Amino acid sequence: GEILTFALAGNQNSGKTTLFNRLTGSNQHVGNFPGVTVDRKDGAIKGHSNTLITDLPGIYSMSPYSSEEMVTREFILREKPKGIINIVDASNIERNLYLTMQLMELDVPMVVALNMMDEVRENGGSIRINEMEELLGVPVVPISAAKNEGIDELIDHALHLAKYQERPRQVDFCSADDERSAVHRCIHAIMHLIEDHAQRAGIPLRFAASKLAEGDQVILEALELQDNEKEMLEHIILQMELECSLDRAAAIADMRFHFIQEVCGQTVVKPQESREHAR
Ligand code: GDP
Ligand code: MG
Ligand code: K
Repeated sequence: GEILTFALAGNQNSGKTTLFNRLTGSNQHVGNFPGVTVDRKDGAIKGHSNTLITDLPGIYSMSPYSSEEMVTREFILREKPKGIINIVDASNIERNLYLTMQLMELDVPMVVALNMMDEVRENGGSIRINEMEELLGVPVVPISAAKNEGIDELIDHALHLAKYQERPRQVDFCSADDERSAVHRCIHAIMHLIEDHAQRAGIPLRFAASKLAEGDQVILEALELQDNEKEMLEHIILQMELECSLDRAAAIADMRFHFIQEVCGQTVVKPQESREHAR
């Protein structure tokens, strides 16, 4: 039957290699991504010979600043895996969720593997998993790759969402009614402007729009906009910069961190809080 392909994506030191080894056992193949000296490791999930998971390089963002980031982006946009397993270091969650938000914009079925939960526990903290799933709009599975905890549940979720193509429930992280509404207007205006181009280029619309808003030249080239459309795009982005008093990259980063702080504020129980609660 059909092969269920997965991308394993996450920040450096999130436990990606440890998880990849847990998922595939000794069933691995090492190669290279075309044109770059970045290792490519593939393997079937053990017990599921109809799967193929690729360990992507560790990155912090989906911007074209490094060959690792480009490799990850090209892999997901071109090879179109059936699912993404996004590993997140729960002990460093705010920083790690920055990549999560960009991965969600790709509109590929995705599960968050919340790793290092043993460390979080040992430090006396906890995370409200159901609330986090609700706010992010993707399944979240707490795991410890090092201690082999939660791996079977993660595999069940990954297989399910790839089989039924369950995509992230939401990708609209900017709000129309707070001080970041200028970012919201900008991204939505760009989506409207580039809709046909994004479809022709095979780039998910929301991903393309927020990348353009950040000033991503590679995506701009790929969309093949007309000169008048490029002028309109620049006008839309300049308007946002003016209203936010931030440059384009900073305005989009600010929007993402604002959303992450909202999510973490409602779901991450810090060690001190849980001790106070226990008293
Ligand atoms: P990568 O850079 O994302 O491939 O991360 P690695 O798999 O190399 O792991 C980075 C470090 O974190 C290593 O020292 C691992 O042993 C450790 N590590 C990975 N998973 C866990 C985990 O679930 N809990 C703890 N405490 N450490 C982990
Ligand atoms: Mg690694
Ligand atoms: K850590």
